[in-house]
Amino acid sequence: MPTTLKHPGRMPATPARAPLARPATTPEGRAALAWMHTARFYTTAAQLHQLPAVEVPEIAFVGRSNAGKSTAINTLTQQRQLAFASKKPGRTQHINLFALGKQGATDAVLADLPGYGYAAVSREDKLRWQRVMLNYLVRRQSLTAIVLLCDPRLGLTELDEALLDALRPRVEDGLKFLVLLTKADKLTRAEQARALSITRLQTGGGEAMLFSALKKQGVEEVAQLLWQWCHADAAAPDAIEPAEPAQEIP
Ligand SMILES: Nc1nc2c(ncn2[C@@H]2O[C@H](COP(=O)(O)OP(=O)(O)O)[C@@H](O)[C@H]2O)c(=O)[nH]1
Ligand SMILES: [Mg+2]
Repeated sequence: MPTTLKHPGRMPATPARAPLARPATTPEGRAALAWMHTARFYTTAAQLHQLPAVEVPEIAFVGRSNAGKSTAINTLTQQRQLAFASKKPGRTQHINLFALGKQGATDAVLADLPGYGYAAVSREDKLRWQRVMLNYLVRRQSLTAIVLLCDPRLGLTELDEALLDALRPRVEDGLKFLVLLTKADKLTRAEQARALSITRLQTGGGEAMLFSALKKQGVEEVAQLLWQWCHADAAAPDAIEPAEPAQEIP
């Protein structure tokens, strides 16, 4: 059963240009990537109540083990080892927070949540992590947006849909939401287009993008979307400083 996820109000528009093409680099894209590159480790915790409260927007990255989450975080932040890209899925069992923004001026936080669905983990561990994650997703005050990473060759699985269900009240309440279809380089262009439209159907027309860490596909668009989400009231990142000094009236 496809899960429909209603989006309230205005969702950030998906770029009108062909989604499969690698975008031209724009000043806004470059500025958003520079912002992502400021990411540094902030803190880690095994449970929600051990996390510090933060006053800035927080974007959580979630997804099944092996979906490509660590690789996507490393690619988006242009840092090799920020999120540990484990060859042994299911090993990272903590909520890891990364601060974004110039040093001393954190203006957003990325949260890397433990991957779920890893078969070799015991049932007790699975249940424990489901509780930690649901607790976080339902209660975390600063949570502003979710990026759900999904390997399009698997599609949205039962676990992803359970997560979407749990999130629905918060999405209806304004939580921003993106499904990132990872490892796009493993699909043909036709398969990419198909995966994208199926996912959009499943998420009720919500935001979905293709991503490849290998080909750097979607990197700039995702960085820009995250920047916009965290700076809803601000101008584009390259337009923060006035381009021209104020005119003096003679
Ligand atoms: N071809 C390809 N492989 C990828 C890509 N992203 C991740 N992978 C591979 O997928 C596997 C799981 O990635 P990882 O980031 O550790 O997944 P996580 O468990 O969700 O954090 C690794 O072997 C990665 O090298 C991608 O964009 N393209
Ligand atoms: Mg990982």
